[in-house]
Amino acid sequence: MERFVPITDSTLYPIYEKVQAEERLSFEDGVRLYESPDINGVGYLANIVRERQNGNVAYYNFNQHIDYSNVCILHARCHFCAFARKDIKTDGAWEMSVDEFLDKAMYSIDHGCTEIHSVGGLHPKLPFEYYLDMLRGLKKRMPQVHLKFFTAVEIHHFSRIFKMSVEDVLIALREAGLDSLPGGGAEIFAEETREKICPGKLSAEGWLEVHDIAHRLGISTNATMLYGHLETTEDRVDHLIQLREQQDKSGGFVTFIPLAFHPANTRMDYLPSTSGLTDLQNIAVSRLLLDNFPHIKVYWIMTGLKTAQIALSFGADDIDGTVTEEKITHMAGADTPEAISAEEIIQLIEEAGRLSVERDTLYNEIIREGNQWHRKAA
Ligand code: V47
Repeated sequence: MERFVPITDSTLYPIYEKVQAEERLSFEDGVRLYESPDINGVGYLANIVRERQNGNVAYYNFNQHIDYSNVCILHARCHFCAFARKDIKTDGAWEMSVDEFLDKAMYSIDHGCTEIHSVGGLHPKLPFEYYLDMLRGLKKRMPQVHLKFFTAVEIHHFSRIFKMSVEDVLIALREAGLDSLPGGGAEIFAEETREKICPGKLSAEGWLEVHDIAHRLGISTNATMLYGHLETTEDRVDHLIQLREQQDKSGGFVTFIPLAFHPANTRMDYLPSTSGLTDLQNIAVSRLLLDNFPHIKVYWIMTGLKTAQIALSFGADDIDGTVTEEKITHMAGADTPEAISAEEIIQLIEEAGRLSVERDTLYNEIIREGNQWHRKAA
């Protein structure tokens, strides 16, 4: 008996053939996928690739986000941002001391956290030693915890204000304990739209170059795309294809994370929030176009837990983690919790019919007993 193929939009058939043959999809295929009214058909295609690459497993991790400061020289330029403040005197601004930062991180680490994810605004005054001391302090206390710190935009900022090459910045940070870079700051690469939403911010080429240099130094990184603002379908496809080309060249991206724009308290608050269907579409199309990315993450903080659960059958194989303290999205009106327990994540994954696996940042499996953990031997 021939297997039933749940695709109602016949324009997707040629893409189905390519997916079956494991052929690379084109720019036009990307546009067609985004424009298809058949979200179930698009999700079905993405799920073929997702299960081919990651089987029935859905990953999560035990992590904490700590944003060390929200003072940012670009506070007036990133129109999508509700997080940044002009200076420390401005209402809602903060700047942690290294000790405050370490205390916060150590609390989570003592409770079994395997990753600290830390980013901040582009601070005009903090010295390079501040950033090195955060890393050194944590590495010294807990060498096995993975430190995923600083977006490409922060790395470029350090290179500018400390008058060092990007390569030297990365080498110094790595010596202090940096393990990988998060994927923030990519926003949307298309120049015209980038200029409208964040004029003057590090360009697409600049963002890609920092990741290129990191990969060549053997530092793994992640990638994001901010969607749901002024971008066109073509902008999204262009963004994904630029990431795919970079991955062909330097190969160090681990995970792609589509980020749903949250408009509250931003200068683009006239825009509506993204719908569940748009969120699923971005997960699915990214899984299909990014054939050289090992993982696609649904960031439940931005999509909500219910959409995240469904996304595990629309291309995502990772649901991020416990997070513990999220600021960037919640300051922009997110109504998700700021943290959830590992038990809740496991339940969510298993209810979706997937096998939950706790991972570290680089997708090594974690064996855990309460707060004690180790990486499973390969
Ligand atoms: O760089 C800012 C985006 C990013 C808003 O690497 C906003 O594993 C939505 O990059 N609405 C930070 N998004 C978050 C991020 C991230 C998150 C989870 C995992 C990883 C990873 C990376 O959030 C920023 C910016 O692109 N952002 N403001 C907003 N109003």
